Amino acid sequence: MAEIFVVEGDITQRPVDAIVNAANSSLLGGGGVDGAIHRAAGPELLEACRKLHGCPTGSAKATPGFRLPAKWIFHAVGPVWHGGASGEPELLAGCYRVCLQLAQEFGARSLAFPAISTGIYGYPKEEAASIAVREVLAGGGSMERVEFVCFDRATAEIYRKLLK
Ligand code: AR6
Repeated sequence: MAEIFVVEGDITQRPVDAIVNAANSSLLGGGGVDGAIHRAAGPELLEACRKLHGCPTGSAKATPGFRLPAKWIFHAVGPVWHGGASGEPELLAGCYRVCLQLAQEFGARSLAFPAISTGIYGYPKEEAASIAVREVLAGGGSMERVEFVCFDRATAEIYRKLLK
């Protein structure tokens, strides 16, 4: 089973094999962590993303990491929160599952996740974190290291409580 870490800070700087992006279905960039990843990885990333022709909500697609320390970026498309009865939990779980599958496919042994959907997309932070933790505990068996990278202390505390 993977060692699981809660890290406070900027995911673009994590020295792991792969980082996960919280993208939108166009995969053509945006704000939040997506904007930060595109800025840090460089313009080659947008060119690579164009060739992917988008991605459905609840899934993810891979590109190289370009100028990032990470070798790969898995661009996951989380659901927009509409109150929770529109399939949001299953779609969010799908993001984590597909990223763990991509990690296996690409031979990534260390993987860093942001709190997908909990910013601009409005997913309640506690509920999103419990799905993230559940899916990594269930599907992270072949990983060496999984990080939950939190931009703020309050989010990190939520993960720490869940992992106790
Ligand atoms: N490192 C780690 N976490 C970060 C960083 C960073 N550099 N920057 C923000 N976060 P969000 P979403 C946290 O809004 O809700 C974009 O426009 C942030 O505090 O980035 O999935 C996309 O193109 C929050 O906890 O993603 C989509 O259109 C978490 O990352 C849309 O936003 C996710 O917040 C996706 O919205």
